[in-house]
Amino acid sequence: MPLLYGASASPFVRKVRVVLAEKKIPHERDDLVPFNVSAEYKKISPLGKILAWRDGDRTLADSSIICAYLERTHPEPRLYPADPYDYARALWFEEYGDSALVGVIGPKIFFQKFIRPRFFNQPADETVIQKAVNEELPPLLEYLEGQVGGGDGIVDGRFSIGDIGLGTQFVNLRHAGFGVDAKRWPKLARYVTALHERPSFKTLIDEERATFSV
Ligand SMILES: N[C@@H](CCC(=O)N[C@@H](CS)C(=O)NCC(=O)O)C(=O)O
Repeated sequence: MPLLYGASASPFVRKVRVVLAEKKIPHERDDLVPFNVSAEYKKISPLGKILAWRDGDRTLADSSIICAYLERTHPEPRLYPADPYDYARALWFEEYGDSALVGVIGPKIFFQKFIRPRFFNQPADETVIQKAVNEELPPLLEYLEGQVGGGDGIVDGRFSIGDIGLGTQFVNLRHAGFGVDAKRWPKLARYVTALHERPSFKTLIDEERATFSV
């Protein structure tokens, strides 16, 4: 049975878990946290980050690489659009989640609200949180508000890896006690709500809520 390393508090781990759920791929999990990882783990994740994937003697690191690999090993349901431009757009939204959104939601909101008190016994830095929520996140959401259309996904109305990459970041925002203001960004708020209602996301959110939310 393949093995996924990494605790679901990580949006990257959750991204892969949603792909595994959508494709119904049997696997086991090791809830590894990214602090003081072993030399053994660094052999499969050389940067010491979570997450990693092991299937027999084949190992991979990085969520985007693992998701792309799973699409090749388990093509159904398709999570990467066939059309070249749509494919590239889906990758763009995945990257937008993996770089822009995580850069604000990860260290400045979720880390402050949840990881600092829980793992480092330190209070959250409210100044950092307020700046992130009031100044740094809004332009990122504004862009997405202009991109969201109808249907099940942000690219051509079809659910794809782009939605998974975005949706997973909004789960961390939600666990930290924040959401998308529906008055300011109505289309985006509806989109995120619908994404999180998908069984693949909802099952994980429900499972995580007890452990990871504030
Ligand atoms: N690009 C990587 C990013 C993984 C990542 O940054 N993981 C974080 C946890 S959310 C981590 O392990 N941080 C610890 C570190 O950077 O040492 C991926 O997509 O898997």
